[in-house]
Amino acid sequence: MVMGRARLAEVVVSSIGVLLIAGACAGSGDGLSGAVVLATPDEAEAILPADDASPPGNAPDRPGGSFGYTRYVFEEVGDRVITTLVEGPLGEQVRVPVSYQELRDLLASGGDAPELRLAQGDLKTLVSQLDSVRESTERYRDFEAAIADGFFQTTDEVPNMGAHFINLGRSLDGEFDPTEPEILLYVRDESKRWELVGTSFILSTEQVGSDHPDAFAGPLDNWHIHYSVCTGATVTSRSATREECRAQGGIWAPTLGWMIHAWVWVDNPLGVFSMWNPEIPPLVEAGEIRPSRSAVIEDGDSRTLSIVNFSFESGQARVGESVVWTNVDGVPHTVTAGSRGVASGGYDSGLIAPGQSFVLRFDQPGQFSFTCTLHPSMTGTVTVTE
Ligand SMILES: [Cu+2]
Repeated sequence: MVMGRARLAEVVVSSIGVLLIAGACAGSGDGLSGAVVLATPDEAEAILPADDASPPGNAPDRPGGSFGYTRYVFEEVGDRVITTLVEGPLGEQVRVPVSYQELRDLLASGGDAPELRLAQGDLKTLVSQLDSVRESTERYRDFEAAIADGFFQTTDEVPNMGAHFINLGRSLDGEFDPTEPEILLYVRDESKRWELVGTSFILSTEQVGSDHPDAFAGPLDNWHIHYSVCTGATVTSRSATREECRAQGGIWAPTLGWMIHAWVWVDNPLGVFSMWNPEIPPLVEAGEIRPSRSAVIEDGDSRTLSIVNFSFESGQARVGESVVWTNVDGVPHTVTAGSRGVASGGYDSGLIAPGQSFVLRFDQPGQFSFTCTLHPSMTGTVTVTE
């Protein structure tokens, strides 16, 4: 993960420079992260919400943003683009990819890491809170013990995240207690046994309010809120309109409250509070990696689109040009015709391993939407003109 670490250097987001999502900023190589750009002051003013928990006043007309890396994520839901995730406080956010083990090492060495904006006392408190999370969930490495204590499954296994098992009693108490995470994350091992990989906390906005929770010590815990959540007959939750959700027999909720992951079982190189953990399956099996179908562009021009931070760049091309997707993320992704993780038929890259590319030539004009079949929140478009 060394490459990934270097790329994810410190990103500090201030309240003035509210992040706008660059779904519409095709091919901008601003070097910041490829997926985000700073809004102009006017734009920031227009989208500035009333409080930490509220979506911005305006949504862009294209989906965009990447979970865990931008303050807002906008998705195409039905025929609209809506805010589906808000993350972090309106004030300064500190996002440094520091894992639980690295925090422990830092504390043990008495070292200083100014980029964490964490006073020594806060570092000590934070590590002790995380130790509590781990100690208190030790007994849930036995999956049956979790079920016996009232945890039940609410999502399928999410790639690089795991399956979520929630405890409603804890969720409804409205209290942050590091010894009582509301959610446990499990993945199935080779022998199909559930293995504890992480924990997650949830606090309802009704109980704790719209201000970002002041829970774990220090500024690293950027809590998020999902909006317009549909939990269907199959367990996986996703964002949907109320009508669409009902039509499919799901249960719709406007929000789920403040949430955050705490990766204390499988150490996360993207950070202890990161949404994604690249150490969680699916990991790339060498045999599963299909070589890019046309790694060499024989003739004509090409456009390059990066895949970074669990997010696609959208872009433009002329008829006859090729588009090259390069995966500069720490985990594999796919480029598949379709949207929201669902293939519509047509092109499909197969797994693109970190560092690999996929090339596709467009011979017809039109708007082509593509998605990652591993991460349904990832959708992008290529607009092809004559
Ligand atoms: Cu992906």
